[in-house]
Amino acid sequence: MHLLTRSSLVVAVVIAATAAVHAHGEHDHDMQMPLDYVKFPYQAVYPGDNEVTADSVFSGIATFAKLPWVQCLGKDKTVPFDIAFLGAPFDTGTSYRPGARFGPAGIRAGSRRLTLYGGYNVPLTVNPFLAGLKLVDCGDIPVTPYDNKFAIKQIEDGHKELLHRPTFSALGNDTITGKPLVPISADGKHHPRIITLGGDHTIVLPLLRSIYSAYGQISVIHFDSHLDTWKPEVFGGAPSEQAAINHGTYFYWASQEGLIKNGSSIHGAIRTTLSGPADYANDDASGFQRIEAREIDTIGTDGIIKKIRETVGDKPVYLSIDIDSIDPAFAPATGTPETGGWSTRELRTILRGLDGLHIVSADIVEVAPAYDTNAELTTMAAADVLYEVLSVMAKTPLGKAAE
Ligand SMILES: [Mn+2]
Repeated sequence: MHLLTRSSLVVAVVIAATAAVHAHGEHDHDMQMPLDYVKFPYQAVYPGDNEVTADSVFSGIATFAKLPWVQCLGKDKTVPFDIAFLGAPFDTGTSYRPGARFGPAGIRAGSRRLTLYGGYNVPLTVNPFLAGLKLVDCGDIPVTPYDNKFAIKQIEDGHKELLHRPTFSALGNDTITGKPLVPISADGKHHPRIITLGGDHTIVLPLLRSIYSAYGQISVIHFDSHLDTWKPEVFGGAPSEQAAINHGTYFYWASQEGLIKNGSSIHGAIRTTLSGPADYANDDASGFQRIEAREIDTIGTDGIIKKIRETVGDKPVYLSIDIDSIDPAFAPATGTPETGGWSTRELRTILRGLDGLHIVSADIVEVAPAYDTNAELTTMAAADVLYEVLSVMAKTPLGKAAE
């Protein structure tokens, strides 16, 4: 035991010395790897390799689930991956409480315990971290807080650049026929998946523009207490062209631009007050079905899952989760809280019910950590919700059997 400890220390000293020489020799701060104590796949490094407690969950620098940090939009432009977590720290489209620009950092902090025991998902019978996919944290898209129009373009460009990067893993073969799977995208290519950490909900407009570039019109599953399809004159009053694009209107614009598949998209957890019944007529025209939050009392999580699956079918689908779909008792740290929502458990159950759907990418938005409890309830809920999404993604490749 003593010998082992001593040799580990010697190795560590040598590594540290080597790193120091490199840093001085190259004068290139971009070459530094601050998180190189994290390996892929998740693996404890030192000391006490292969013990789950070796790389303490409360130590180190936060990435989502302690995944390796890859500077996907910086020096690591050629590094392939299968699923990337990507921050979009934008919150200048909010109507009530600001602060979602700190969402990506908060969610990463809330996620640090996800792999403490290895990360195996019992109900879904999968460990998404050990499913053969390369998972990375790409850090944040650089987003200006001074100019919404420019920021929205930055988010679209950053997301699009990653979405069109080659994947690390091949799509694989159909388990029944043994033939290679065919990509489900509109451009015929196999794309990696991106899970975006918001940011306020406005970011979904540029994200859907990016998704369109690979998948064309897309079905959307949207969990939220609000519709977010409001016309700019109804939500915000549209005093300027830029004010017309905000976290209550982005789906209206996405629909106007033809980014959303009409009829196979659906909201869940809706419970907002309205300007009047016309808001629902406008929502219908934007292409969405609706599940009210209160329906959980009558049809339960099974009934809600059934409605979603019947609406989406086997089409490629984009998943957008507003943390305010969860009741503020469980997730208080959000921009526009609404009581009467689902519990964290209920939303997680519903997300697991999407097992088998082709979720091409996803986001979680409106996490504003400044309003959280000291127990980090909201950022933990956000991270755990994404763990279910990640597990569903890991089980279902974005391919279909050849005809
Ligand atoms: Mn929303």
